[in-house]
Amino acid sequence: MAITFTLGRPEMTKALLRVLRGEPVWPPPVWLMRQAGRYLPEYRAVRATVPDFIALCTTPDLATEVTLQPIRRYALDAAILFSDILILPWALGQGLAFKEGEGPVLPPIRDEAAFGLLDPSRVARNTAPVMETVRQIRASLTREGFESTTLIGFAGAPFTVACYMVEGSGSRDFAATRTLAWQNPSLFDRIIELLIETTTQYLSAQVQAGAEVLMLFDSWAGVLAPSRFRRYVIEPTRRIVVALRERFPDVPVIGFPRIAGPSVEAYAHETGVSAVGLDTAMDLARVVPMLPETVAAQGNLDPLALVAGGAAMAEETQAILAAMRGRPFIFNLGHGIVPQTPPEHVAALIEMVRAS
Ligand code: 1CP
Repeated sequence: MAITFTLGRPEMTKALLRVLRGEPVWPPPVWLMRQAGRYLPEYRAVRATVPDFIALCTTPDLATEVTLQPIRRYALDAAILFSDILILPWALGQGLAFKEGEGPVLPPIRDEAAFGLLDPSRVARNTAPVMETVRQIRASLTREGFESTTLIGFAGAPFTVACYMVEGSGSRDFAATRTLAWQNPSLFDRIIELLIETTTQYLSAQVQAGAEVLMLFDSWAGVLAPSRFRRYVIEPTRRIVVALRERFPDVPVIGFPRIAGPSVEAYAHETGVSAVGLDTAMDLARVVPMLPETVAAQGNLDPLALVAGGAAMAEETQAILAAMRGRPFIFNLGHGIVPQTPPEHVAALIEMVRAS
């Protein structure tokens, strides 16, 4: 049964915004992490026109185009700015390259000298193309008639961005980063502090350009010991949320502390986020009762069940919907969509959620 409310302001009719203000909208709004990307032939066609991934993120016409591609196919409830969490270290002046098939490569920051090369005064200028993209996406959503699609801006959360800055690449366990945090906490604190400030500035600029919701991706939050989780995940997130709320009291923040396990309870209670993203491994029946009633949940279909499609995907999707019915909930994956996903499985999934 659909629950409907009459609300005065037109933007409040957007399902995603209503859920983020605590309403149990049903059927729930739906979008997919990494919804723009390599599983779409139209994305691969645009990607082939630029020399590298950073050029795609910093060319507003192209970044706008790829942001809109999944919206045109599936009329999702949210469009997410096409960019990357590593655009911030790049904007700070740390070198960044995306090697084909290898992922990101950066010169690692493991001492004061390397840290000293970062320059926060460059962030506004270097990220100006991202803000232009945000403006263009908002204008295009209106022009193309996607009145109920909400625009999400985002950044990496400080700990996850620090992981790539210190490690210099992706990693299974970010051992060099975690070792530095134990051995040289004053340097690691300075890195986190710089990221709290610049992330707040970068997200504020996205709101001023037209982002309606913000998301903080903390993809590697789960590699930390509990005491470090509090210091490097909860506390930095809380400070960013407080600073944003002072400036933009109506802009909700979704936090995604991936693989955090039972620490998600403290995260949801203490950071001030409006919604918490739940990863694939989270048992909704156990986790959801731990969350404050005012905090919405987002998640958590296994991206590989979406690759499989058919009965496996349908059963899993129905189980998630049954567990979340009646609560403020945003249907999503438990992590990003993978390149081998058949686009027609995505269409079937969206249809199933909307029929619930
Ligand atoms: O075209 C290509 O080959 C580049 C692949 C790609 C894409 C499409 C990368 C490189 N980043 C992105 C876009 C992206 N990344 C978006 C916007 C698109 C959308 O959601 O529709 C977002 C929100 C991200 C966020 C991101 N980047 C995260 C957090 C979420 C997560 O998946 O955990 C992380 C950890 C990154 C780093 C990154 N960027 C790209 C890659 C391959 C990686 C992972 C590197 C690793 O293995 O650790």
